[in-house]
Amino acid sequence: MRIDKIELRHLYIPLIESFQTSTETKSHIEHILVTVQGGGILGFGECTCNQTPYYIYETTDTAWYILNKFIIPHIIGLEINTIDELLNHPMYKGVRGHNFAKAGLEMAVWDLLAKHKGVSLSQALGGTRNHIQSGVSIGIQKDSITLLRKIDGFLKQGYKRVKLKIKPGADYQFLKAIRDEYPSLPIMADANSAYKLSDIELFQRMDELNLMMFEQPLSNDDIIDHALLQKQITTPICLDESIHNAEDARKAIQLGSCRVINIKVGRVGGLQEAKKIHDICQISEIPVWCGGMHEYGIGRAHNIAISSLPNFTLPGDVSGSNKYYKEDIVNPPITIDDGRLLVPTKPGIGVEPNMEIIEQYTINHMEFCNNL
Ligand code: OSB
Ligand code: MG
Repeated sequence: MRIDKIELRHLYIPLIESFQTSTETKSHIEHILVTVQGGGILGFGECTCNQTPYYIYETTDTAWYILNKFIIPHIIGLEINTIDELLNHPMYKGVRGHNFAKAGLEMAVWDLLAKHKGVSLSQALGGTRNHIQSGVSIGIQKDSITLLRKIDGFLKQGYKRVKLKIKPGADYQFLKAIRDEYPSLPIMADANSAYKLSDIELFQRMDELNLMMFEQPLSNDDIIDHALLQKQITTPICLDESIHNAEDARKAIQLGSCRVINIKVGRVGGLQEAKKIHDICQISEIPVWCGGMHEYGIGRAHNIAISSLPNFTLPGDVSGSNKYYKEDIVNPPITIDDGRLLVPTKPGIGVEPNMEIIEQYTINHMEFCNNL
């Protein structure tokens, strides 16, 4: 199928409430919606990096630049019938890093190819589940009372697993407050690289709280100190920022740097690489779960599809649309039912973009057409 048209839209959508991590506070999300047209069909993807370089070096603007200048001009007009034809194209493969930029385009091509074949994206990826387990990620709160009230609200909506963002000075006491209130709730803590190996005593103290895992406690580029920390604590370590591809996963597992991996489609450069990491982890008996970047409905539909693979055995950070936005950009909005999200069975991602809403939130727009 020939790629006839590629469209980029830079969107700006306010979050229902601002979200604080150890590195920043966000009150809106700017992602790029990627539309790829071929054979009269539209495929949709989302560049899910943030507008700021505080989680990872990429930003919305760098993704826009890389796609515009170095990738799309070489892909437009191309004949693509399998995802490998995109991935092996020298001008795609040759771009080092910029995983979130590439993933946005790659997701759109997966959606297009699945729709062309008439299969759901989950089916195209080898998914085996018809629903996935959904958790919530909660930002740093001003006090425990506010935090417990928030958690109570999410549990009433049906979520069965809670992840709390932590940073030095806002860690043990908040986690202890949750554990005291909910003795058997699955709880995890995400530090976004806020700690050092010298904080080991704090982690040993937090071991007592019986948490599911600590996510990315140490440096964003580290797998060595994480291995040293893991040897001295009982709570499993989960890596997020440190894992960019399947080779990183293999090395981290080999070193004992983690017992769980958070797979984010954008961070690892797309669905194909996400699948590879999934497979390596499965063979190594390392469970995985799908991380989130406050995606709009398009990105979350891709997350749901990848989460339907068999080794996604832990609840992920993919929540219902109403956790994030007043109105989502897709129809139907993604809704939670008894802590679970349904895996769509319609061809492709299984949700439709709502162009009227998308138009309202678009702050930059670009189209590339095949002139041949
Ligand atoms: O570290 O998992 C993270 C959001 C932006 C950047 C990094 C992270 C997050 C989240 C949000 O935790 C998860 C979600 O999308 O609900
Ligand atoms: Mg994380």
